[in-house]
Amino acid sequence: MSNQPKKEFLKIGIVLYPTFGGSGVVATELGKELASKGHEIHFITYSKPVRLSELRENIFFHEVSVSDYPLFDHTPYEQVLTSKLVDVVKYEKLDLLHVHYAIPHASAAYMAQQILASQNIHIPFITTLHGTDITLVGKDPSFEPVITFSINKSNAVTCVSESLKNDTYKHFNIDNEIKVIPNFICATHYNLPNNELYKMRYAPNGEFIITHISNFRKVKRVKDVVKVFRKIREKVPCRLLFVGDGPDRINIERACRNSCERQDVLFLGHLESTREVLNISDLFILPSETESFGLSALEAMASGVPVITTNSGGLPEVVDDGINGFLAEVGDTKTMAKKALKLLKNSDLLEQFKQNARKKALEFDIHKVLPMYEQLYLETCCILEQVNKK
Ligand code: GMT
Repeated sequence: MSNQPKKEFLKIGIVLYPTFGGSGVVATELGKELASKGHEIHFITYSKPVRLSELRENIFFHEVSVSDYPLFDHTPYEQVLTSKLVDVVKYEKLDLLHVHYAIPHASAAYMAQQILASQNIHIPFITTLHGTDITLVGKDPSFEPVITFSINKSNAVTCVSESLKNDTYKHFNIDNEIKVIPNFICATHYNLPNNELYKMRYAPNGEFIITHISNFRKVKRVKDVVKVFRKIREKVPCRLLFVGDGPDRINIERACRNSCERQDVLFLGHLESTREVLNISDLFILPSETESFGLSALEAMASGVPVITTNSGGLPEVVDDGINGFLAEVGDTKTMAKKALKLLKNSDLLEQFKQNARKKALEFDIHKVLPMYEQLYLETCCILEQVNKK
């Protein structure tokens, strides 16, 4: 028996992290868009994805419940996920699994595939690499053999930038082809009307609004955001909005509270939707050590916000230095502030950069990127069907 499709619309299982991280956002938005085109989407993860506010037509959510058993110090999530995949593929007659983030989703999908094959059910799985699964966590020797194996066993592999593709080939012994399918935004979603009232709430005296959105992990170098902001604030009136939460927030928030600029720095925490804040922002600062792509930078650009970021990882594939933002060396907060001031002190230039940012974001519009995934899905299902016929 085979679940292989003979039809235009596919039944796709999407495995993801349901949190605010970029990989979960991309996976959820991809699933929502595929569902609106008629595909049947089954999200499989341990809690409802944050960007999945309501269950629309063609969208299903399967919760992987991780219950504690006294014997385990650590609940074996990968096994529970594997069993759930087997169950959903069989019961829902899925055509394809698409797993986002290699650890542990790719190895769970491989295991599920093998279990199903032993029952004469053949299903391909596609792995999408997102960044830290390769550049940070994946390189750790405690994960490396499993990552290498499961990437090589995937029926297709994608990653979100050329930079991440090169990093993957460099750090792992990969003999599978890796296809670059960039992250995306829905451009119309970010086309909001001006909202002066909302802007007044954060910048009552017409200050510039500078924004940073992240998970406040070490790799984001959030301290650099504050350093850049201080330098800018010496020259022009501005306010800094922090969106998101994570391990480094507490110390940075404390430091800001004890400094003279405290009234100009606001911590908004996690927001389900960031476009309203981006819509009132003048600049976005993302001084990361590395980013495989930098989805938050793209979301800022889609809102017409120029980005000050680093010349690292996939960021130069998103931000064009001197056109829709500026790139500086990691840690070079002086240059970042200088470039930011160049924009904030010249309203014509700022306006030009804002327009350029929106224009650049259109290159990553969902309507351009979705067909790449659909094409890959069909090819992958077809290839597996041919292999099984032999
Ligand atoms: O940035 C994070 O720490 C979260 C992480 C994730 O896996 O959710 O983001 C990674 O994937 C995003 C979506 O593809 C990319 O836009 C981010 O650049 C990437 N983060 C890093 O490479 C540090």
